[in-house]
Parts: sequence; structure tokens; C-alpha cells
Amino acid sequence: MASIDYESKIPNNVDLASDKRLQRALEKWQPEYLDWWHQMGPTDYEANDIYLRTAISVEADGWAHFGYVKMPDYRWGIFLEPQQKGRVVPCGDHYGEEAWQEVPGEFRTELRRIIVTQADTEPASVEQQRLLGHTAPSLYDLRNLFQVNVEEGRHLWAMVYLLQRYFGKDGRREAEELLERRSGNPDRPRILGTFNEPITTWLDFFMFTMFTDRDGKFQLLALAESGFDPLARTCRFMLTEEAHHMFVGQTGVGRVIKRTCEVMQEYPDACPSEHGAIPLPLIQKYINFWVSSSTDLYGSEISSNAANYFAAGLKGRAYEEKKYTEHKAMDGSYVIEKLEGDRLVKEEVPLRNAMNEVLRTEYLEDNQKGIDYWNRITAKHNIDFNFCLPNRRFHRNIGLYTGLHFDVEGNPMSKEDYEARVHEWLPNDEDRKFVTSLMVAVKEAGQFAGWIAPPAKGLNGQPVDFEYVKL
Ligand code: BYC
Ligand code: FE
Ligand code: FE
Repeated sequence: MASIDYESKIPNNVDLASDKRLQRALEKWQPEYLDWWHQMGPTDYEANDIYLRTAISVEADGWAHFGYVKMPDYRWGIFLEPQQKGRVVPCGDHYGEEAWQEVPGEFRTELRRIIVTQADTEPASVEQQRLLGHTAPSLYDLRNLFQVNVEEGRHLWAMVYLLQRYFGKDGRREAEELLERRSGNPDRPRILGTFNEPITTWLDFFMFTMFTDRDGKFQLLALAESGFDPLARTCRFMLTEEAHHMFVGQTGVGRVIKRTCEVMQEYPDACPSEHGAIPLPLIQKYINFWVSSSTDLYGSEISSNAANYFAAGLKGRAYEEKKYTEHKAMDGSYVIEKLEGDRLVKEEVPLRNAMNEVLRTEYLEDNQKGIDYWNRITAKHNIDFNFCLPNRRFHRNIGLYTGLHFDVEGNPMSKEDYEARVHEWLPNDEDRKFVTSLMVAVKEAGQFAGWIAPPAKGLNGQPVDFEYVKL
């Protein structure tokens, strides 16, 4: 079962051939998906050969097969981790019962909603990134962009399979609507805030893959602990692909920092911007923007939705099985800081209601590791500059801190003070104009734009100057 059927129209390891009804539904959706891709994907590169990895089996040695592919010919398909015998519902009120292979009727609405929300982010990100190819700093980076794009497309397939297989007519309607909403469209926007933000420069792209794809990692880790077994298995396989997306962000920003450090060493008395590099404080502002926006993706600090999902066993904590010993979370509590007047006060809330905050905390800790990696780059160049994460209260638009004002360290402040200082913390028009001015396409193999250092090594054992995209 672990190998993938590449003969059929839709590659899969779910034995699609024996479910004719589902096969018909998916085969009807496939051309609509391709229409969407031809309209909203990286359409100007459809004819180019790209050195991409494709999954040919879900085993450790089979899911990363490399070769030249034209993107519209990418074999998008449906791959689930093999089923584990005897798996149980890992959390909530039904903890320990046999995991569900079909949707429990009582949780149908909630489960559909979770899957649709997850699904919606995948095509959204492709839409957000569709024009970046034109300003790629190298062929290596261009190929990474396209790898991320085709895999986000596959993640949409993964969710659409669940909708069409398990949710009947409603699921089919949702699958259509996933191709109708558009990132940033005021009339039919994508569901979650960050997925409507424009990604206009490669600095934004690297920040997005670092911080927003990392939300993907943690949401998938939580859904990998779902009692609905097909969802858990799908998410486990998606996580293997996700690691590369975050690698692109982590090393991408790291290379920008490295380049700036080199310019600072060469011209110690000048601003790096005079020599075509991005000043470190400006990189910090982009961090502040994308971290705060992505921090919103966990929802409200105190959430009855989150409590219900956990209680029902639809969504666990990250590493629920491995990391925790008590899986019902009935009696625990969690401390949340609330603003009362101009003071922060601690409040204990029932653990189940704080599940969004629990996941957000894990996410922020993981982000910190990335920040530490970047700080090692500045330290190695003997440059006295420390990147940091903005406090979780800074610049929030969802949850308890919405409409309130905090500095990047999380101290409450007045609206007036905040507005007078926000330009120190978030990129302003001038900053964005400067970063945009650096974005010029570099199309020769092995050459890199002046604002970014080459990577330490190429991909899949290939040299850095390999022709990753045939233009
Ligand atoms: N923007 O109790 P609340 C990825 C809504 S990323 C706009 O606070 P809940 C990827 C919420 O929907 C991973 N609206 O929230 C990365 C609710 O709406 P309704 C994506 C928001 O429900 C890069 C209301 O506020 N996966 O894979 O506990 C590239 C109040 O609800 C936002 C998932 O998110 C927001 N930021 O939790 C490609 C997993 N936040 O009911 C891909 C599935 C909240 O009032 N989603 N709202 O209309 C979930 O588990 C939950 O829905 C959420 C929110 C964690 C998003
Ligand atoms: Fe994804
Ligand atoms: Fe991703």
C-alpha cells in the first residue's frame, strides 16, 4: 500500500480505483483545479523545466524523487501515511477509543470546518506568491519557490480528498469554493488573515516560509493527533513536505543576513543599503510583521471552539501522544495575561479553552530557535546585532490583544505613543520601496542577486551552479 499508483489519472495510495464514485468526483474536480492553477499559479513559467521533487511512495526513501518537470505536469496526488493498526483517539473525551475511520455524525460540522480552513490556506499561498518568479535572486531560489508552490497545491489535493471522500455533497461544494475564493480579494477573501497579505518581495517570501509555513507545521502537528484517522494520516505525510518550506525560509533569511554582514565588514562606515544590502534593523522589522501576523493564525487565547475540538478528539496538542501523559486535559489550567486598565494581570483559564494559546506557545518557542540561528550568523561576522522575536502581544488583530497597543517587548502603551513609534517596528512605505528596488531577476546558473549570499550547498547533492530551472 505504501507505493503510489502513478498509472492512474490521479496518483494515490488510497486505492482510488475501487471507489468509482469518489474517483468520478475527483476526476471532475481535477480540470477545475488545473484551470485555477493556469489562472492563479506561477503561470509565466508553465513551459519551463524545473528540477522538482515528486513523491513516488510514502516510505522514507520514496517520497523525494528528483527530476525535471513542467509545473502543470506535476503529479499532484493523494498520499496518506500507512494506517497504524489499533490506533486510538489520542485526546479528549473519547481518549482511548478506537480511532474513527469515518466521520462521527455529531462532529461533522466542526470537522468539515477545520479541514476547509486548513485547505483554504494552501491555494491562498500559491496565489500570494504567483508573481515572485519574475524577481527571483537566482535559479536555485526560483526552483525552491516552485517546489513550495506545487507542494502547497498537493496539500490542497490532500484536503479535497478528505472533503470529497467523507463529506458527500457538502464536501464537494466546499471543494469548489476552495477554487473560488482569492487571496486579498475584498469580496471573496481567503479565510485567515495572513493569507490575504500581499507577498511582493523575496524578503516577504522568506519570512512567510519561515513563520507562516511554521504555523502550518504546528497546525498539522495538532491535526496529526486527530481521532479522525484519515485526517491524522494525511497531515503526517504533509509534514514531511513542510520541512523543506521552512528550510527555504530559515536559510533564505539567513543568507540575506549573511550578505548584509559581509557588506558591513567591507564598508564599516557606510549604511549597507548604500551597497545594495538590506540593513539588519530593516530585516528585524520584517520579522516583526510576519511573526505578529502569523501569531494571529492560532485564534483567540481563550476559545470555546478550541475547547470543543479538543474535547471531541478532532484536534490534539502538538506531539500529544509523545509529549503528554494526561490526554483529557479536563482539570488543568493555563495562565494567560490580560490587560486591565493599563496593567497586565494573570488569569487562569481551563486548559481546554487555552488550547490555541498552548499551540501558539510551542510555535513561538520553535521560532526562537530560528532567531538564534540567525544570531549565530551575525556573531560569526563579529557584528553586534541581535535579532529577537516580537512579544506575542505586539501588533495583534485576533484575540485578547486586538485593538490594544503594545511595544515589541509587550509593554502596554497608549495609542498615541504607539502610532508615534510604530515606524521603528514595522516596515513603512519607504522601507518596502527600498526592498522592492533590490528585487531584480538573476537568471544565470550560479549567479546571485547582490542582496543575498549563495547557499552553503545545492539541492539533492547538485552543485550551487546547477541549472535548477531551464529558462
Ligand atoms: N484570521 O476561537 P477562535 C498552513 C476566526 S497554515 C481570520 O478565535 P478558533 C500553510 C475563526 O475562524 C495552517 N480569522 O478561533 C502555511 C473564528 O471564525 P468564526 C492552517 C480568524 O476557531 C503556509 C473566529 O475567528 N491550518 O497550512 O479556535 C502556506 C473566532 O474563533 C483567525 C489551520 O488553521 C485569523 N488569523 O481557531 C500554506 C488549521 N483566527 O467561527 C499553508 C485549522 C481565528 O467566528 N484551523 N479566526 O467565523 C483551526 O484549527 C482553527 O480554525 C484556527 C482558529 C486555529 C484557525
Ligand atoms: Fe501546506
Ligand atoms: Fe508549506
